[in-house]
Amino acid sequence: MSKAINLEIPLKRSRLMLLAVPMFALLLSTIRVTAADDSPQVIEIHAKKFEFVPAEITLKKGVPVKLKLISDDVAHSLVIKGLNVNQVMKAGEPAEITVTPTETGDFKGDCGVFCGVGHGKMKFVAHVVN
Ligand SMILES: [Cu+2]
Repeated sequence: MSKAINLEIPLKRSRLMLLAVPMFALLLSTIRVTAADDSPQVIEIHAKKFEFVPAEITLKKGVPVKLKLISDDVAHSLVIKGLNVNQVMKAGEPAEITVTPTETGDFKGDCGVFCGVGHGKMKFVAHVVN
C-alpha cells in the first residue's frame, strides 16, 4: 500500500510541473511585452552607394526614437544638423543612436563621409510633427 502512495506523489508533482512551465512562459512573455511598450520605437536606416533607405522618416516632437544605422557597403554617416545627429556607420557595424526631437519641421540630412562619385546625392529628411 505504502508503495502505491509513494508513486502517486511524484506523478502529481510532474503534472503540476507540466502546468507550471507554460504558466511561467506566459508570465515571461507578458513581462517582455510590457518592457517593449516602454522602450523607444526603432527605425532601421540603411546607407549604400548612393542613398539612404528610407530617405525620409517622420518623428514626433518630444518622443524618443532609436535610429539603427546600417551600411550595406562602404563607410557612410548620417548627419542631421538640426537634430544634432552625426553618426558614422561602418560596413558590418550597425550603430544605434537615440533622438528626441524638440522642434517640429523638416530637418535635412546627408552623408558626412566621402563614399564615391555619388556621395553628394545622399539626401535624407526627417519630418518632425506634433
Ligand atoms: Cu557619402
